[in-house]
Amino acid sequence: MGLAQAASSVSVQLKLNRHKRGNPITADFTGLSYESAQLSQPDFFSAANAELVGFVRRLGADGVLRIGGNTSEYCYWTPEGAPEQSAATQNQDQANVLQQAIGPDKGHQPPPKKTITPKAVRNLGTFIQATGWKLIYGLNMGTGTPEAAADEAAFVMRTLGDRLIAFQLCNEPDLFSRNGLRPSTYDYEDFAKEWQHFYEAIRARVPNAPFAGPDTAFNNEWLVPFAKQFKNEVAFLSQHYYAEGPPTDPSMTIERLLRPNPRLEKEFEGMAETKAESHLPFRLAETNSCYQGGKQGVSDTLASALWGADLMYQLAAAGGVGINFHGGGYGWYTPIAGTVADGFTARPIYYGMLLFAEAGPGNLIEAKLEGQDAAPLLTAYGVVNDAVLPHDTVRAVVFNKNAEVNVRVAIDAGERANRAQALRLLAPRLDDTQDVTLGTNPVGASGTWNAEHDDELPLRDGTAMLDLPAGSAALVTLQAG
Ligand code: BDP
Repeated sequence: MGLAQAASSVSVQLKLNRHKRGNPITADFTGLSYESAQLSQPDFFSAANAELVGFVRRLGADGVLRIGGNTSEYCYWTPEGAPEQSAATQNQDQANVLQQAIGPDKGHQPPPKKTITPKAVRNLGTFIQATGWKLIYGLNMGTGTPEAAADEAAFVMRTLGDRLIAFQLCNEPDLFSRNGLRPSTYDYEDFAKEWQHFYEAIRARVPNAPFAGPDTAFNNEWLVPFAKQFKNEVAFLSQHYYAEGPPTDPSMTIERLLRPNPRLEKEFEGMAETKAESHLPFRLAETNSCYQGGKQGVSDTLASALWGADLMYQLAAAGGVGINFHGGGYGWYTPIAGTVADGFTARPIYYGMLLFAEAGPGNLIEAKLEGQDAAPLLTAYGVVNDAVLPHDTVRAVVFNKNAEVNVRVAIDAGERANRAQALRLLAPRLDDTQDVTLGTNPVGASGTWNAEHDDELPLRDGTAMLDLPAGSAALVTLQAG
């Protein structure tokens, strides 16, 4: 496959211009997404799960946790004092051992039914408090009732307060006609009626409940009309994006993952249309490399880290306000793997998110690559942050997604740099699953990580020279003056 050794080397120029500002990168841009079924284990999202709190906090002092996914349509709110649970859900509760990992739903069949209790929501509140993050909470419109959704929403709202930034009423309604939740004739109009009905029931009960939607899988023909129809009802718009799938298809590879993707172009087109229509923010509320739970050898490799972090910047550059990488359990694409009983570890894609966290929020600036014809999969972004960084400091984030081309990047920050340091994201091979490091260090227990080894880059006439091996990325901090 040639993922290990690079055959050639090319020189390119990167010109940053801090006077040409692009979109902001807000502090809560980063995010994670989990299945609602995870709430059937109340000890998972809890401040008492200090290990997971640590991993999440390391990704940002601010961020957004989104709970939803396919299983949100099979989770049932069970308030205290509710009528006797059915035998099926009782069994589920007995089997609710902490060892049981709840990964991303693979979508092959309807997932098992789960219950969500007040304890789970209270614990979730403590988790959100401990991480400092915010919450998007998915309700069950697929097989639930407006009354139950209103009851659940009231409790969530009371418990989470303004940490709750949105309820989502359902997950990927544009697939309801295919996954058995609705008849094959189910269309946008049908969905809009249901959405409105649930929305009204919840608002009648919780007048200040915030909403987002439509949380569609990919269909701009639903996203855009939704933006038009419900722009006054939602705080932001959301859609999902999976770069490839299904995993059984042999053409779903690392090479394909790292190439420009027409599906993403379409997503961005939809996002632009909704913005023109509604002026509302857009969040990629669920994403990852390969649907149906991910693909071994692709979703769990260094390549997924390069893909994920690059996607974060592409999205910010295109005008998105945030992203949520889906995961959980030991799913192939999960950023954080593990269970309460067995502990947690960082997977490769986590390192991509960590690189993004280290680059920090702020503002994108113009970043022009020149002479990259022989290294087509090289991307670069510039970031400034006047509030946090010294005024003469500029950051460049450069991804060499070419599998076989080493690149020497001459980074011109617009003014002479007199110091440049690189923090590198790499592994021995693009398909490596175990030895990914950032700044030569792995992420340890509870997300502990230190960049001890910032690499000093040579300067030539105030230009920083970054040698970026094939299949790696770097965050470069340049200081002038
Ligand atoms: C999304 C679903 C999520 C799945 C994921 C997948 O919302 O629940 O886990 O696909 O297929 O469409 O990996």
